[in-house]
Amino acid sequence: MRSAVAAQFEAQPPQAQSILIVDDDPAIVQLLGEMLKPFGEIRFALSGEQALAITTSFTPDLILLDINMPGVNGLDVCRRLKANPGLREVPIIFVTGQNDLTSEVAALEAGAVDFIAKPLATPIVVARVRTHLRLHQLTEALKHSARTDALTGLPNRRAFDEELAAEWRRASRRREPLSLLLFDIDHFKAFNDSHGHPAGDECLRIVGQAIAAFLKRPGDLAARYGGEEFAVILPATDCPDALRMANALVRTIADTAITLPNALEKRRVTISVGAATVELPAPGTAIAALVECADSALYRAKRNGRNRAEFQPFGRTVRNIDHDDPATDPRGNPIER
Ligand code: GH3
Ligand code: MG
Ligand code: MG
Repeated sequence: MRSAVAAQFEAQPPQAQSILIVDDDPAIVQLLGEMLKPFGEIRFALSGEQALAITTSFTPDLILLDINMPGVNGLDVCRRLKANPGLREVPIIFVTGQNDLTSEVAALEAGAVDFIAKPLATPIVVARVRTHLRLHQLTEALKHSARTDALTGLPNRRAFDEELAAEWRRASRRREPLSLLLFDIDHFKAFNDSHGHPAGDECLRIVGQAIAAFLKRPGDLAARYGGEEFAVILPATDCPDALRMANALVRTIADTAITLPNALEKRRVTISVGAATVELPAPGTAIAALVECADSALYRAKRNGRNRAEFQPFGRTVRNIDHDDPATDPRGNPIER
């Protein structure tokens, strides 16, 4: 049986793809260029150095690489590309006149996916290129679906964990604060019970879209944390800004109309938000502690009446900030208790 990912992939129209051809012989470059034109965008490099330079600003879907070139040879180009996390996944096919066993083994050991011997036969080149472009596309689709929540289209829990770890490292390098919001839909069991599970699913999709639209900075990341819980990572955001975002998010969701199929009336749901900030994330400190902080703030928000945000800094307890909240000073900053 075909997998869901394969079905999704096949349902999409074939996308134009990009191929980088690397060979010091311009005649070979031209010949391959003609053969592969129908696949999409073709770029050329006439040396290993040129190939390395081009790939600093261009990530092809496939590379055809000559082994024997003056200067940096094909095997070295391949090893360097495989050592680069941004280019590691690009499939490389060696195209070479050295069609002996030792060269083929060396090419595969350097990380190539395939090996085509010169003289070039068009049907062989086209068939192998088609196979590897297709495999690459499938792998990318699988990687994307492994990090995406199928219901909301938001990054899933696995992607959230990876992104939070990456943001933590970035924040500690740049000596910047890092904030996290965790939120949970209020009385969602009752929503499911009165409108049905499909309506609950629709509600989760709408809430997911509302958060995605709410976030404006490119570095901010919203994810489905699990069930009816979501998370928002806010890089370079200190405690007062995290609180402002948390309160704005509460209001945004409360104002979002949930339109259900076959229902005349629009519904509304509210959320409770727990916010936490680490002012200076140290490398090696427990990221889990930040999640626990946000989680305990979230449970406080539930206990204190729902449809609200609470904040918990690393190792301290601060109450909610809001305009009419006596726990904030005249500038809206939280007063510690
Ligand atoms: P609280 O305000 O304390 O959060 O109450 P609640 O009812 O939201 O909390 P509870 O944890 O009791 O219920 C969560 C509900 O979320 C129960 C579960 O069926 C529902 N839920 C979790 N994931 C999904 C989903 O993917 N789709 C739908 N429709 N419901 C879901
Ligand atoms: Mg809930
Ligand atoms: Mg819950």
